Amino acid sequence: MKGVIFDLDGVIVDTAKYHYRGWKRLAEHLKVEFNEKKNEALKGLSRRDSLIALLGYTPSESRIREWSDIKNQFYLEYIQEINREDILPGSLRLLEEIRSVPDFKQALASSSRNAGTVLEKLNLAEYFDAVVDGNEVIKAKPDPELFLKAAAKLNIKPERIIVFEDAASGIQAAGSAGMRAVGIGKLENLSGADLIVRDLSEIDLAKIKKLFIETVVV
Ligand code: B16
Ligand code: MG
Repeated sequence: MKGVIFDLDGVIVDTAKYHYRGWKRLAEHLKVEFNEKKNEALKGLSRRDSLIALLGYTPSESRIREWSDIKNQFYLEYIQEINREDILPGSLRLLEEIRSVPDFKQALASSSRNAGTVLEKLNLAEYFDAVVDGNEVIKAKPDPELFLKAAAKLNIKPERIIVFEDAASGIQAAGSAGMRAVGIGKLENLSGADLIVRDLSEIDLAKIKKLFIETVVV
């Protein structure tokens, strides 16, 4: 048995743009400079860690709660209109292909505490043998906890798993978990990945099997 773990935001669904818009609106509110380049470093981080990275310092706990809540309100407002057109190219075909073979299992592992809402809105939960989200872990990416928990739920050893991730923090987390990693996006943001592709339309089961043979997890 082998396993595949998918990140959600920026891999399966184009919600990364809504997270960005939420942070951008908060940054304007706080009069903090923020742009797409800075946003790249926030991808995959928990809400709390993202806020601290955006500010460049750690404010009081009450401020962290207040500002994180404001960003989350913005995000929830944006995802009200989310629909199946926000599913990224190749995702559904790959999820269906992996689901159709008996010797592979697939999980979703997202830092987002809103992952369940997104899966439900898009009817995607049925594809996964296991789901782990930000509500279930103590340490966020780049810590490997999220992926190790997903592997435990699948009952598959880390070295028999490939992670699909769009964030540097996620590629790092997969490496620390002892898993192979495929980066979705640009090389400059995803060094450390075993393979980098534009989106999941470039991946099929044959390529996944090849990756297991050609790469050695150290
Ligand atoms: P929330 P992923 C991550 O999801 C996002 O990439 C990141 O931008 C966001 O801050 C984080 O979830 C927490 O999300 O505020 O909804 O709990 O990429 O790991 O699926
Ligand atoms: Mg992501």
